[in-house]
Amino acid sequence: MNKTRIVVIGSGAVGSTTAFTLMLRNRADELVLIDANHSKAVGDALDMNHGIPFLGATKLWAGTYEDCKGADIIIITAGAAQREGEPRTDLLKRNVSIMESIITEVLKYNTDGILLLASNPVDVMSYYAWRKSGWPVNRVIGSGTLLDSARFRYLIGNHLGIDPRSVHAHIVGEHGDSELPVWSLANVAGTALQIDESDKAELFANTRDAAYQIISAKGATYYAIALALDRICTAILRDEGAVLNVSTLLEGYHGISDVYLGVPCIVDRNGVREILKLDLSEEEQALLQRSADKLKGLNDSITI
Ligand code: 6V0
Repeated sequence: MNKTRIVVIGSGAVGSTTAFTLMLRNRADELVLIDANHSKAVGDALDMNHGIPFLGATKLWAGTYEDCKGADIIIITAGAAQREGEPRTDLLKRNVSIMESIITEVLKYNTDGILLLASNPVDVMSYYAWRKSGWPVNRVIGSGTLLDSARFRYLIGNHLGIDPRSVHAHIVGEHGDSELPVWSLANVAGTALQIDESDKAELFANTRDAAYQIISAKGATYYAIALALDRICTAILRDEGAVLNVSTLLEGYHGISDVYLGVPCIVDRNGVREILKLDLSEEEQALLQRSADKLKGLNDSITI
């Protein structure tokens, strides 16, 4: 039987927490950690492996790009992270050159896996990785607004005293400052949310600015993104057809084309199977267009 393998490139705060989450959940037979700072990956692998007696039989090691051979999913979390108060888009230049070297290395050993990106600005990085790799668009996925939507559902659930898993609400657009809440479709069991406008504004602001709050408090965010990445891996490996707000290439989505943005997508063994077109209000469409314009400007500023 073929073994499932997930490679995590970048064993920093996000990458190591993601690997640990995947290990706890027995998500793959083999997990590989790759980092430019190999010693960090070696240390993380040792530390996690010492937990194997308490868990399943995942094989985990600090590897090289050669280990991308045969990998089902290659998660990229490498690169510079936001500093306090810094927008994600300021990371662009530093992370494009890192991404270029990573994609070049991965392609030497793997041409049929799925690339799953978390490095920021994630929508621009994913578009770049798609163009640079030449892989079919369904197999190059950004974590998009999956984390933002989870934050949104958590905050709404808390506000209403309802389990966040029963709250259906989407954040779409950029994973970043121009993202937007789709209030027009947010619901609990099909019933409209009873939340007044000022509370709505506060709930969304706390969603959008969550990373700034966390980074200001402790320097980095990594637990919830690790669970979001695990969720995407699960949808892929179990061929679930789960609806997840990941970043993908839009073509004719409310008039928007040739840009990666976070929208609800059906995710299965082949990656993004289908994009779901939300019935957005006119105001939401205009905000999504604004988010797309911002990202297109950033895409145009980098050479592929
Ligand atoms: P970190 O803790 O600094 O880790 C980054 C790691 O990347 C370090 O271990 C580096 O050694 C490694 N690295 C740098 N260059 C390379 C390279 N060329 N090849 C291999 N490894 C390399 O950062 P952290 O883990 O906190 O964040 C990583 C990225 O994830 C940043 O871009 C964040 O902005 C982004 N995040 C994205 C989120 C999302 O929702 N998509 C959420 C949180 C963070």
